[in-house]
Amino acid sequence: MLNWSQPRIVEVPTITDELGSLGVVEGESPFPFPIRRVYFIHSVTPGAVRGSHAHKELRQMIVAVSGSFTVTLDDGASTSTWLLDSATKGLVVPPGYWRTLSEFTPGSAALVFASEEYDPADYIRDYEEFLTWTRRG
Ligand code: T46
Repeated sequence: MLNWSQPRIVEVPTITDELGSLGVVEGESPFPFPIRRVYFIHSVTPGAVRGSHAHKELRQMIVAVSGSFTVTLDDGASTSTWLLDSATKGLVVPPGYWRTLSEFTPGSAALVFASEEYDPADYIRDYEEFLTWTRRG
C-alpha cells in the first residue's frame, strides 16, 4: 500500500508511437484522488518563483508537460527538492506542504491536477502561520 501522505513521483501512463506520445490521467490512475480542477502554468516570467504557500486539504499532481522546473516542498520540519523534467512523471503533493516552483526553463509548462475546486480559504500564504499550523497537534 503506497503512503499518499508523502510526496512522491508517479509514472503517468503514456502511449508512444511513431507519431509521438500521449499521456493519460483518469479514474484513480496514477493517483487515488478525484480530479475536480485542472489548471496550467505557462509563459512564466524568467526568474520567477511561483507558489510560496501551502494547502490545508488540497491534493495535487504536478506534471512538467514541457521543459523543466524545480519544486521545493517543506512540511515545516524538512524540505525536499524535485526536478520535474518529463511529461511522463507527476509529482503528487499531499496537503500540508509549503511549495515553491522555480527555475522554469523557457517555454516550460506545468499541468496540475487538483482534488478540489479553487478555494482561497484553503491557502496558507504566510510562512509563520504555516509553521504554527503544522504544529497544531
Ligand atoms: C499551487 C501551485 C503549484 C484562480 O483564480 N483559480 C485557480 O484555480 C488558481 C490555481 C489560481 N487562481 C488565481 C489566483 C491568483 O489571482 O490565479 C492567480 C495566480 O494564482 P497563484 O498565485 O496561487 O499561482 P501559483 O502559481 O503561485 O500557485 C498555483 C496554485 O494556486 C497552487 O495551488 O500549488 O500553483
